[in-house]
Amino acid sequence: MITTVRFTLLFLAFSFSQGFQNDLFDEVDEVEQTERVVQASKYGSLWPLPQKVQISEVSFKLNGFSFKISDAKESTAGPSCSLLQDAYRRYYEYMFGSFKRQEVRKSRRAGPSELTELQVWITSPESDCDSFPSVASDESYELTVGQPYAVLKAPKVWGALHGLETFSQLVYGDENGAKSINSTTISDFPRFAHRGILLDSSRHFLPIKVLLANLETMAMNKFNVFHWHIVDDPSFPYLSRTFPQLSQQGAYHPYTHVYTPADVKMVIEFGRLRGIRVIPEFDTPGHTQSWGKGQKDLLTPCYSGSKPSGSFGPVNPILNTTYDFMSQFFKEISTVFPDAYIHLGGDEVDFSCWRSNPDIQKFMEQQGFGQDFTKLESFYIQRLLDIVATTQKGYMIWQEVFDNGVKLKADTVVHVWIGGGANEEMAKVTGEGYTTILSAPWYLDYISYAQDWQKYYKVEPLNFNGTDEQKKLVIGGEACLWGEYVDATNLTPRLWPRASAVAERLWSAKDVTDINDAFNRLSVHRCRMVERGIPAEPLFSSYCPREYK
Ligand code: CP6
Repeated sequence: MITTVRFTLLFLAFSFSQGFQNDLFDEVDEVEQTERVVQASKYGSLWPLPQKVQISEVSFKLNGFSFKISDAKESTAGPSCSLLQDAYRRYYEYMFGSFKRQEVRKSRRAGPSELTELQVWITSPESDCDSFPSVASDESYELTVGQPYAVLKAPKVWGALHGLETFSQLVYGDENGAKSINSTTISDFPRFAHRGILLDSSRHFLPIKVLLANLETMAMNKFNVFHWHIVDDPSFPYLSRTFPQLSQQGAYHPYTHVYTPADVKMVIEFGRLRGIRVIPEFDTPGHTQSWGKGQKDLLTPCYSGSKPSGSFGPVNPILNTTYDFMSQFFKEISTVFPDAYIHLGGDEVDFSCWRSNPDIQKFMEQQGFGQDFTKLESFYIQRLLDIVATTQKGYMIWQEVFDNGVKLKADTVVHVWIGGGANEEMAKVTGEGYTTILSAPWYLDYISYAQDWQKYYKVEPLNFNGTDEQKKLVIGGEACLWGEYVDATNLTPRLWPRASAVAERLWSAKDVTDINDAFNRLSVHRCRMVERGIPAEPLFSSYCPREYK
């Protein structure tokens, strides 16, 4: 039974205070406060919903003593592929707990309706086992659950990882813990190639443990990009080998609140093993207060009248030393982070300090910029982009850089984040032939007394005026969790399962929009995350069979 109760007074006023996001919710009149009971979906608890699913009534028993995940004989990735072997172990434990099957009752015979094996078959000559995932990675897979064994077929390991997650989501247990799975056929691939989560480790330091738990949860939701907004105004936790004083002076604490090269390596490898790219963001010329602590003369001195005020503004764009520094710094970054892309920021540059500085004013005059500081900003960004291009990396930038008319490489990804007019911005960016990703409707640091997952869910990224060619340039989106009010104590429940709504929007077919079915599946998916040790918050009044301990 479903009863809908609309709280039209105070609570809606809260959820509408996020007016900046509204243009992407044209069809959403309000966020429902729906009182419902979780019901069974015909798709069980699959999340995000695969492209094609057929689940039959026929069921098989699964037994942790006899069940195994193995490499198909024909597979191009075998026992030497530790990415897959690690994944088998992980998913076995998710399904059966952590006891070791080899140690107990090896020869127990399988009953007639028991499923004892999942064979994983990588079909492409290059399995990608030892590669890093990219925007072009094939993530598709096909899963058949039936006798004599289940088969998971994927061209690359990336699809196999997603297929293992899907297989584990098909397994269900009764009150006694006995596990079953139904005969099922699934054919699956993502709607969008770039499905990201932005975490901000500058406003608050996020311990490695928290970052890894997030990557783990991302994999459960088929996200594939960790956008690491690693430094910003408040602190600089990235330990640079070339410029160690940046974190020595700029981190909240020089030893405990830093990411060492070993930490960074660990995050990248943990992500790779789950098919997740790690894209670091080093945001300049704004949002750089913490850089100034360890790097003399990098930031612009602000003036009060004719004298320096003692405070500093954005990166100083008129000094050659600035560009020497950036060349060395990004040379390091390009070797530390293996992904083909680096996010270079470029958002929210405050011009007041530049305006106050007489040297900057003089430079503006020489260059013929008049009083147009966006020209100065573009002058800086243009030189930075040219520097980064020499490291063979592609770059992502926030939308202001595009808005200011900076000349961009053809493969630049423009990141749309400003709420008002995001649809028009998507139309403009793609109209000029650039690829783009969407974040404007997905600022998950904003919270409200409502089921706000629903409004993230109802977003349609291609809901702008444009040709089919333009729509193809939308490669995906990112859910952002800015860090002002988030640290290790509250990150996970604030992000999950609300980010799961974004995950389904970016993975599943466009017509997967049934909010009731989503509620039913997501409720169980959330309990599954809880069972796997992730403190994901509830959607609404409910309980889980196995509560968080
Ligand atoms: N930090 C950085 C932020 C934000 C941005 N960049 C931000 C701006 C507005 C809102 C939320 C976050 N905190 N570096 C903008 C991309 Cl509403």
